[in-house]
Amino acid sequence: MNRAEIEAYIREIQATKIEEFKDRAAEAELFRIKYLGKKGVIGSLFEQFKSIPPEQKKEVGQVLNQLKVAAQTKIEEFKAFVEEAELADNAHDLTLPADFAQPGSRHVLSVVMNEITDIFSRIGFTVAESVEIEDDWHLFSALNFPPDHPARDMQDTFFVEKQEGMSEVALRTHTSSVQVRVMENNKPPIRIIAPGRVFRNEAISARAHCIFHQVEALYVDKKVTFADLKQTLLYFAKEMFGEQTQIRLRPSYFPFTEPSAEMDISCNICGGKGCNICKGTGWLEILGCGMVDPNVLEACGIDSHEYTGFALGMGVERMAMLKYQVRDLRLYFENDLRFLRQFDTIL
Ligand code: 2NM
Repeated sequence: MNRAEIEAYIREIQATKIEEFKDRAAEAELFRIKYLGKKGVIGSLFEQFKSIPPEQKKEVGQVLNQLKVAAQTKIEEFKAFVEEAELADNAHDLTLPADFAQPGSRHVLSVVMNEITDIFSRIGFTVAESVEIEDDWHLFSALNFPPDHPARDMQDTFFVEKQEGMSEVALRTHTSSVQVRVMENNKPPIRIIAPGRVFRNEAISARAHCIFHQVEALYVDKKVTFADLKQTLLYFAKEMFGEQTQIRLRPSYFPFTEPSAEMDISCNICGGKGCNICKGTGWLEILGCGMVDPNVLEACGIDSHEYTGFALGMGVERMAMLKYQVRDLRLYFENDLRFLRQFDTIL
């Protein structure tokens, strides 16, 4: 044995690429046996070392030790490499069961709003939308509200801080402002629905909220009559609550319609016999309606001698309460998954 022979082994070990071990454990074991095993290269070199001349011992001994360290280092390197590779493999363990993503679902208010929109679209109504911050004209004046009407009061309406040189603006209290804009900018026939968010300055409780949703419908043309309104209401009630549903109209008052009425439907819980949902009456109040006041048509630039119209408006929260027995308005806005998930199959 000599120094050159040992140095050749060291180069061989250092050239070994552990990343290229195909069958990792087996090839690493062959490597270990070859160099460090009982009858391995290093063992036999140490055996031969015993019988070399004493004057060579120092020089040969040094490289022999370097060879041993090189082999051990390679084995350590291999262990670390395998550990890292196993960690990476486990990050993609294809035998693990799939982690199903929880799909979201439409909010019950969106579902009900879409349902109402669909029912009216089947008889020729199209959707109109507009701004949520409105001026006094579109919210009140064009809609025939008298100057001292309580809706114009700070108590009922959220006013936006008055800006220099701008007319007074507020969060819309109904979507009728959308209808005013459509009437101002279009010639009859007009057949639209206005779904959207509205705002009122109310204390929040189970029965009132400062934000809620409305759908209003408007039909303006020559010879539109109260009979057209009644038949549209009956069609809507049956589509929304079922073929067996009956309606009744009670006289009412709104600034923007004359005559005005409120519509009840036969209670869909007890079928009209009387229960705690309809408070024993057999009827549920669901919307307001009427013939558009001629003052409103004129304010929007429509000749009230040539054209007439009907309008109706309903609260989406109330419709959803009646259809799905929701008992507290606050549930709609809390985003509690235990509430939301009860509706994740309805559409
Ligand atoms: C309602 C009840 C009755 C209504 C009136 C109008 C407009 F712009 F044509 F004058 N839009 N919506 C109306 C009528 C709304 O909600 C309870």
